[in-house]
Amino acid sequence: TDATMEAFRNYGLGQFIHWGVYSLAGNEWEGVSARGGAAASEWIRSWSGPTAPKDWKNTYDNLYKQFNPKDFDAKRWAKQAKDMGAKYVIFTTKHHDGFALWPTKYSDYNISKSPYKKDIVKQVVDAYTAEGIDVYLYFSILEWNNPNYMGKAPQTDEEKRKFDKFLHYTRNQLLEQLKNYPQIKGFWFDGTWDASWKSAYEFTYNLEKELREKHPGLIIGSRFRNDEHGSRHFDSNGNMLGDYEQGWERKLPVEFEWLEGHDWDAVMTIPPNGWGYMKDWSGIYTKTTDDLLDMLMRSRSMNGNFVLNFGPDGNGNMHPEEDKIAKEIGEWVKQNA
Ligand code: FUL
Repeated sequence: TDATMEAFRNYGLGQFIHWGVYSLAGNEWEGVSARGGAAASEWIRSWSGPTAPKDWKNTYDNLYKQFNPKDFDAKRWAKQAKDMGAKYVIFTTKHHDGFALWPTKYSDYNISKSPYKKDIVKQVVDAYTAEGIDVYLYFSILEWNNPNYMGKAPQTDEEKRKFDKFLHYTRNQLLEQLKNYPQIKGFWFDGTWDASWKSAYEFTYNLEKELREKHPGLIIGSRFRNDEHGSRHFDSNGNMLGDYEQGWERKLPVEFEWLEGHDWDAVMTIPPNGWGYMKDWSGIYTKTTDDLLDMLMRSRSMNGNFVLNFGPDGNGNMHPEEDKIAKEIGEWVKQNA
């Protein structure tokens, strides 16, 4: 609806949080850095090459048995976001590894099977909502270790059967999230770039409609549908919103023509190569508070929102540099907004 998009346009600053079992690794394992061997810290399961530990994927798939974040306090995160001036948060409920941070009925690979057990998504939704911060759920469509997800358009009957199962599973999980967390304002989808999702255009179209009917005003990010425009298609009439991901660049570029007339947000990392926790920030250019404020202002000048990413560690603590930057941005926002 117009009212929801109006609220979206007024956010200005948002917070992204990448948190999951990859946060236990921090882009390294047993003293060996994954830099250069994995695409990004939250992609560490795909670590390959000479530095990758032996039997790594198997180690990774068992990491959840150690997920027990002793310092996790969603209220503390929400307070920090509020003090920074964030008006909305996007939280990773499930990244590409498939691990669900809520006790989903549709897969065993979820938080209730970890030593921590409790529903993390619920705590995040409740704490941020209590601070008056709108909540969006990040949801990865692709799942690296799901046998029904092949990463390509299904060809044989067997493949079609499997993929159909996967689509139903996706639908079930999304309806489950809507039911469990009715306060949410929208979904931020990811991982829809390959041909399997392109082949499921009709399914996504219908599911999007269904989600909106169940939850009027729901905002759905542009990465859900993978139609002829690719996963970056968006249309502000239908509460779609464009995203602009530029985590690997130091500055937002100026080629913005394609964002004209659309609602969009730019999501941004502080270190150059990772959204999940990275223990070691030495020897890489990490954006300064000034860089980030510059991006925030440029996004605002082009009618977009700016969303700053945080990657808490496996215990639930932000990186000390993130704490510092959040404080500095908050001080600036207080004086200038
Ligand atoms: C990308 C993902 O592959 C990254 O890991 C991260 O979540 C970013 C926001 O979106 O597509």
